[in-house]
Amino acid sequence: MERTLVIIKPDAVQRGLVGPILTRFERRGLRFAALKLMQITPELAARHYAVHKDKPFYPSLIKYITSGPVVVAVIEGNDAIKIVRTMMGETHPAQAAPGTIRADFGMEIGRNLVHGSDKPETAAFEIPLFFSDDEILSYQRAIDSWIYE
Ligand code: DAT
Ligand code: MG
Repeated sequence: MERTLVIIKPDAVQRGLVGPILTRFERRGLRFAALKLMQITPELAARHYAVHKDKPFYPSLIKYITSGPVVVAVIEGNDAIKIVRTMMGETHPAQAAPGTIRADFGMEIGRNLVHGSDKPETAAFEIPLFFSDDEILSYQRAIDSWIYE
């Protein structure tokens, strides 16, 4: 069972897309291990996006992710990191495949609705930025045996 950090970004919250986006992950068979509404501070944004700090788009990225409330989640499942990234689509919505979140709801790279950890080491770094251990729950659902053989 693998865990990944998902952020429903400020544009998605403002556009009323929290439910539709979370529903996609739920319907797929993924399980929420943690979930909350929060506002990302500039300090937290800088830690989360530290790998991008020298990129030209960094200032606008920080402005965007701190511009309003976000919904953050720890989502788990077998191969959850890759499955969530595939469901999100390419970084630029114009390059994202139809049926992905970014293609179905987005137009621009600077308003691409959702974040998902890109590899296990990234997930291990990102999850503790947003959640303490006691906020992340381990449990089974009755349907899990109908999702995994
Ligand atoms: P992803 O969010 O698909 O993991 P990333 O980690 O390369 O993409 O970049 C983080 C965010 O930064 C991305 O969601 C949107 C923004 N971004 C990336 N490349 C950009 C670019 N060339 N111009 C503007 N914003 C960009
Ligand atoms: Mg990334």
